[in-house]
Amino acid sequence: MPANLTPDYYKAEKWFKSATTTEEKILALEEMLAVIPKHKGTDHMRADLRKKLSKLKEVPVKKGGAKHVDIFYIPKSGAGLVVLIGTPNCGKSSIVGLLTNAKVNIADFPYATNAPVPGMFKFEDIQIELVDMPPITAEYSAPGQVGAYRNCDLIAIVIDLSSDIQEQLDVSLDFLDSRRLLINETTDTEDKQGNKLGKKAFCIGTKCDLAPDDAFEKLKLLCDRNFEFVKLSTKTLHGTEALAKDLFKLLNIIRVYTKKPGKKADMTDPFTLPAGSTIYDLARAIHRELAEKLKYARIWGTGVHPGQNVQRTHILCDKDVIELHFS
Ligand SMILES: Nc1nc2c(ncn2[C@@H]2O[C@H](COP(=O)(O)OP(=O)(O)OP(=O)(O)O)[C@@H](O)[C@H]2O)c(=O)[nH]1
Ligand SMILES: [Mg+2]
Repeated sequence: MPANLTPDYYKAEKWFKSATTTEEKILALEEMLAVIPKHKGTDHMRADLRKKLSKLKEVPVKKGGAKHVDIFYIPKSGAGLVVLIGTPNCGKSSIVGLLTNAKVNIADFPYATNAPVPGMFKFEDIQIELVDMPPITAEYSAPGQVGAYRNCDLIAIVIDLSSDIQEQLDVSLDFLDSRRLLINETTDTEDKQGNKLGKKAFCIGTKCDLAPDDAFEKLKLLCDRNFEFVKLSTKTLHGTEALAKDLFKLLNIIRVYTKKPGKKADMTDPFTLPAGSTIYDLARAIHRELAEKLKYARIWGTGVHPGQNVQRTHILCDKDVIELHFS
């Protein structure tokens, strides 16, 4: 009986073949099992997949021995980690080069970048980490590249507005969709700890100085996702400010400043917390044990009287100043 495999199955199989870590292979195999047509013709294949899956789940964590360095493991630093994705020559390195001091390789030929290059972007009083990446194509991505996206806070899809927009969208979205990298509140995949695996993404339409006037509108029409779009040129600097503001907005973080009673607040080095965080979350971010001793706080900022007393459940706003009081 023929197996009659579907495009979704082939996508998941491609993901499995490109996966380099055990965790990623497990996810891809689970996806293959979820989408494989269930009938007599696939009985053997399904048994085979389940066998592979249980073997992988048994693999012990290796200790000692030769160390494998994963260049796509990017440790988080700063207030948020944003990783770029795009096809060859679309302008990724130029964006990271413009916004950070990272030593990126910008070239007028494709495949100039072959390893991730992180840089720190200063936005007002915080630092946001931006990572330049090797390009992807319909056929190829670097082994392990998916790991950088798996570990980030936000994915920036870079589209060269002066080139074939549809083709670039297809390549990047296909890469992200087939690995379940984009957030989808209803069907999102979860890891062992129950964390959602999908990431928020947005789209940068770059090289607008070279592109036809309607290219940016075309990008918004062609892309059927609920993304934010930024129109950019790293040559004329059009859109740089909008991009900076979007990066901060999409990371969905707030800055809060602390002060000691009777002293002025330190307005140079804020704590950054996920939007929706409370006074208690702030106390925990400062010191886990101290948080339990928190009695109340005084607050200066949005929606409160200056110096108002608030409880630990009070939800913080961006730029609030907080004085914590302990028992
Ligand atoms: N006119 C113009 N040229 C740009 C712009 N952004 C990038 N370029 C040029 O486009 C070429 C490719 O830019 P890169 O930033 O190296 O592209 P990339 O996406 O990093 O390329 P790969 O590393 O191959 O993936 C370079 O010649 C850049 O100078 C832009 O906004 N306007
Ligand atoms: Mg590059």
